[in-house]
Amino acid sequence: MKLYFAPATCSLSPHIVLRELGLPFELVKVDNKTKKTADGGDFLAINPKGYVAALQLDNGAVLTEGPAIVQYLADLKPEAKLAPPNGSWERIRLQEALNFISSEIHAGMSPLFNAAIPAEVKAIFRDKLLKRLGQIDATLAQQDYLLGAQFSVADAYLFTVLRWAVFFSIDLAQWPAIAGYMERIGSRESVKAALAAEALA
Ligand SMILES: N[C@@H](CCC(=O)N[C@@H](CS)C(=O)NCC(=O)O)C(=O)O
Repeated sequence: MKLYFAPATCSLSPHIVLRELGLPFELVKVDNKTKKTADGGDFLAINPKGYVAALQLDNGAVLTEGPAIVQYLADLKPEAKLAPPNGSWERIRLQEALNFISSEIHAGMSPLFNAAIPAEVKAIFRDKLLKRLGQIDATLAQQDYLLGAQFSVADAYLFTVLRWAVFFSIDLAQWPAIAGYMERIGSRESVKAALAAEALA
């Protein structure tokens, strides 16, 4: 498998999951500006949507969209329990969490990265984001991980997007449960290895 990634972006989430699972994979760096891969290839030929993450399987098929990629990966090794079994109520809860991260946090942060959006409009998105972070903090005050007592692919994704808060001068220390969570996830071997590999790439 090949994971097309750009350092510190949302592709970190499937990258962490690949390392949690101990699956063999190749990292291919993408320049998000030029849409060229590090080996000189045309990333748009891999993912016409032009964004990471993209996972290319050994049969050539390409899977995109972070929430789909991490579930596909988790199901390759169900014994690792990074996702509850398909068809279970707990799996629906995972999908609920992944959709929340995707639409409320990941997409909620996107306007804040956009230089063309005026500051007063950004403030509206920022307020909404702060509200969502408060809700996450309330959940994490009750349990160590997003789904409960066990680390799941949702935590790989949430950790990845929460790391961006620093770009908007949002200090996660104001939410003690989130701050503890970031330390907990950040100390996992898979996460340290993924961050180190992306920094070196
Ligand atoms: N809906 C996609 C969004 C992916 C996405 O936003 N990728 C960003 C990095 S976090 C990217 O590569 N942006 C470059 C671009 O859109 O040109 C997903 O959840 O996987």
